[in-house]
Amino acid sequence: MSQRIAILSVYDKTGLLDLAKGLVQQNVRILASGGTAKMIRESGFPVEDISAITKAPEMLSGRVKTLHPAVHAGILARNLEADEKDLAEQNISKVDYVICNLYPFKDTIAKPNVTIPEAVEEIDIGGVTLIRAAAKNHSRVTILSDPNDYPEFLKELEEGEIKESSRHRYCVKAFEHTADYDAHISGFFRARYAEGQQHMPLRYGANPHQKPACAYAPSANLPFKVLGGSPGYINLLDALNSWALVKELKAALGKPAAASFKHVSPAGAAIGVPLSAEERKVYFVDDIQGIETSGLAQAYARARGADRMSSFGDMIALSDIVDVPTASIISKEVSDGVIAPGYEDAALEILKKKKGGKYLVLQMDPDYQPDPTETRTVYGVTLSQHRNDIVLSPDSFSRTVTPKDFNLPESAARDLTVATIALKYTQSNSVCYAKNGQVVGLGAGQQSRIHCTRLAGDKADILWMRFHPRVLGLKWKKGTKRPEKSNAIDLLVSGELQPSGPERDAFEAVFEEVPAAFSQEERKEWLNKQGDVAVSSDAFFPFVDNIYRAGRSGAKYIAAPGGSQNDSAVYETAEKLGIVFVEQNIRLFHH
Ligand code: 93A
Repeated sequence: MSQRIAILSVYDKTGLLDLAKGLVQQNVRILASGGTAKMIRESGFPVEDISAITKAPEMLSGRVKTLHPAVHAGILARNLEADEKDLAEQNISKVDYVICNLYPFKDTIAKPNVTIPEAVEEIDIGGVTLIRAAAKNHSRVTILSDPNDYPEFLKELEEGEIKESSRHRYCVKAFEHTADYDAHISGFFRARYAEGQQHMPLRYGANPHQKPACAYAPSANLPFKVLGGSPGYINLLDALNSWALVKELKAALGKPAAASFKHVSPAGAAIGVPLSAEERKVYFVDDIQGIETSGLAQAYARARGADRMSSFGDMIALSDIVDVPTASIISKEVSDGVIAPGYEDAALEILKKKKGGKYLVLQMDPDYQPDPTETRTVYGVTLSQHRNDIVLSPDSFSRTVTPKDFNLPESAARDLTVATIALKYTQSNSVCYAKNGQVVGLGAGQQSRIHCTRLAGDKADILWMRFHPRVLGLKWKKGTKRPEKSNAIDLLVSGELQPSGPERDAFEAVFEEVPAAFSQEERKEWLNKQGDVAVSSDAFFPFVDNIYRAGRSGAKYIAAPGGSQNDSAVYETAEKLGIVFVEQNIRLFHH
């Protein structure tokens, strides 16, 4: 057997001498690049320069050290007759072991004020080629890219040959090493050369101390443009989720759609359905000109108006080009930003005036299709999944359980579609109540399903209470701001109003005429008038308590996946309460 050959070329010289010693003891011929060879030679071990086989000197101040057919053919050759013949013709010997780690590109670019030429010089070409060639040919060649692996390698070498399982492990490590290396290089240049297109620095992450932060699209331009303001990390989480929601709502129901997001869940979502005079009052849009003819404005009025407390400071998504009536509603509300496929000039003008010119305005590419694979890292571990690209439409609600084969009215199928698409973009667990083409109550992010059902039901109740004649007739003190009105109404209708004390005093101070608190009976009587509510759940109902609770907030239609041991009890309870139960068999957890 001819003498085995190792090529050594390491930037990090940790463990190098022990490795050289072990290789020499096993009679392996060592070939090494400049600095690596020097260190080995100075320690007295036999070593040859790479030029011994390339017959070419290192060139271009080290930019070309190991890049040569004598090196790479020696690494890449298989145990095939044709390969052996090629090698023999060129007088090239097979290489058995490659030990290489790369220039410290990552450390260099982490230094403050690093220049592009400094970074460029740290881009390792020859080393990456050595590693990839050896890793490609791992069925014959061993690639060591991590000094921590030297001791085990030497042990196996002493015992005979490097095990196949070890070569596999080293191969994975090698490709991870070069992939990570290249990711840092492309990331560096993306930030320098593609800012605004593929890369966007963010002020900070989820919290101000989480710096740096950025958004980037590795293989294409970002699908949105910033027309005003500068997005934060949570803004983008909200914007991208809410955009997907309104795009799907519009596709499913053929009407303009809007969503009002906070903390990566919808506070409201709706399609454009004309508003009654009462709805316009309750949603604070009775002074909006042109709302009668703008489906988009109607959709946003409903999305923003349903839960005014949760929508305070929202991120808005709109399915259509933003018109003046829609922008006029936004201009009056406290909001963080908006994403839409486009803006009429006059509408953009209105929005750009918001927040002293800092209002976030994003323009989304309506044709953008996300990659089907979603990846994220949590605590250093990468999680990957197929995107939840299931398509929901009114047809998803055709299978009724109680009564069997019941024909849902169009409005019920519409409302179940709204509720269910909203759930698809709501942090789980989640339950959503909908009516008139809009979310009326949404319970998000609760670990227990009944808590979702209660939370959503309580929100639906609060919204319904806001239609009580006493609330419609409230007489405000002049100058009372919209958020103050929302807070006072919420206190009044939620049953949280205290009989006396400073909070009560502050409550009373905003009214021209102080309204009476609601008695238990009054609340009950009014809430009993709710009806035709559609309820959807992102997973099965484990217990019948959910059905009773939904029923108390006017549920007439409930859709949920099956799969619980209690399914039949759930269906029976629905039947008993006169609720139509629809089996919608797609679980929709979202995190
Ligand atoms: O500039 S390079 O990309 N050109 C090369 O041909 C080359 N071959 C190996 N850098 C190259 N290397 C790298 O040199 C190795 O990846 C290793 O990090 C480093 C070892 O250099 P030295 O042996 O001179 O200390």
